[in-house]
Amino acid sequence: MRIVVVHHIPASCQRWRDALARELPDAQVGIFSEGSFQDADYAIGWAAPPAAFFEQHPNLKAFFSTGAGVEKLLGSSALPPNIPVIRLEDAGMGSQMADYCVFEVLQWMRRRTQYAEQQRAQIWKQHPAEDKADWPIGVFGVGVLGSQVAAAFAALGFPVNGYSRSVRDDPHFTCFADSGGAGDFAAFIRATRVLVILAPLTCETRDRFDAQTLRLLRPGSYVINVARGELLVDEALIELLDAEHLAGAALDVFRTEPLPAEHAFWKHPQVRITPHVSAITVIGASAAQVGQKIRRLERNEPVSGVVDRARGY
Ligand code: NDP
Ligand code: OXD
Repeated sequence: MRIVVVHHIPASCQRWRDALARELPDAQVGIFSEGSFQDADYAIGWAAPPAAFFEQHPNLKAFFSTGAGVEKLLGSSALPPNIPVIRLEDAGMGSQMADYCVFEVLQWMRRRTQYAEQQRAQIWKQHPAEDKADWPIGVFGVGVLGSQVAAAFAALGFPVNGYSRSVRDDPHFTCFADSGGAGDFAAFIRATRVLVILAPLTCETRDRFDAQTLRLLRPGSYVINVARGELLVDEALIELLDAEHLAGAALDVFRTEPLPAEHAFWKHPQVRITPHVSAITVIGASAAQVGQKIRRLERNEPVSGVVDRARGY
C-alpha cells in the first residue's frame, strides 16, 4: 500500500510521513514535493493540492485531511469528484478547544484585565462577584469539538446553549436549531452572552455573524471565533465593540492568515488574538486515527468522518 503526504509545510510533511510509517509499517509512505513517488492509494494533506498532484496519483482510494475543517480542500477545482474526503475527528483537538474557550471566558468574568490595570496603578479595589447564571454560553456548531466546549462550560456551572443544523440530544446544553429544538437562530443569539463560533465554513455559514446578528446579542456580550474568519464580518464586530454594545472578542482565526499588519484587530483594546492555535493538530494521535481508518478501508469496513461534499463539512 502506498500513502502520499501533501502539505504546504515541509516539516509537517516529514512528521506526518514518520508518524504514518510507524502506524502502518507495511505501507510505503512518500512526500509529494520529493517528486518521484507516484500512484498512491491514499493521500493525506491540508488545503488544496495542485492539479499535478492528482495527475500523479490517479487511483486514490481516499484523501485524508490533516485538519477538521476541509473548506480549502473542497474548494479545489482539481479535487476529483469521486474521491472520499475524510476529516480528522477530535484526535486531541477537542480538549484544547475547550481549554481555550474556558480560559478566555474566565478571564473576562474574573476581570483579569481590569485587575491587571489596577495592579499597575497600585489600586486596591474589589469588584462584586459575578454570577455564572448571567453568563450564558452559546456554542454555534455543537459537533465533535463544539460539544466538548459545551461540556467543559457546563461542568463549571455555566448555562450552555448550542446551535446546530440538526437537533442534538446532549445533557450538557440546550439545543437550538431552525427546525425543532428549543428555538431558532435568533432565539439562540438573544439567549447568549458569550458566543462561541465553532461551525465549519460553508456557503450557509459564511458571513453569518454580521452586524444584524451581532446586534441581537445582549449588551455587554463577548464573541469567541475559533472556527474560520469568514464566519464573522470583521467590520461589524469592530463597529459593535466601538459602540460598546459588545464588551470583547477573542479571535483565533481570520479571513487572511497571518493577519495583515494593518488590520484593526491587532491593536483593538477589546480584542484578543491568537495565531490559529486554539486546537493544534496532534500528529501522533491524528496519524493513529488515520492509520486505523486506512486499515478499516482496506478490509472494506465503513469509517466515520467522511465529508458530505454537498453539505460542505
Ligand atoms: P463537526 O462537523 O463535528 O461539527 C460541526 C457542527 O457545526 C455541527 O454541529 C453542525 O451541525 C454545525 N453546523 C454546520 N453547518 C451549520 C449551519 N449552517 N448552521 C448551524 N450549524 C451548523 O466539526 P468539528 O467540531 O470537528 O469542527 C468544527 C470546525 O472547527 C472545523 O470545521 C474547523 O473550521 C474549525 N477548527 C478550528 C481549529 C482551530 O485551531 N481554530 C481547529 C480545528 C477545527 P449538525 O450537528 O447538525 O451537523
Ligand atoms: C482544523 C484547523 O480545521 O486546524 O483542523 O483549523
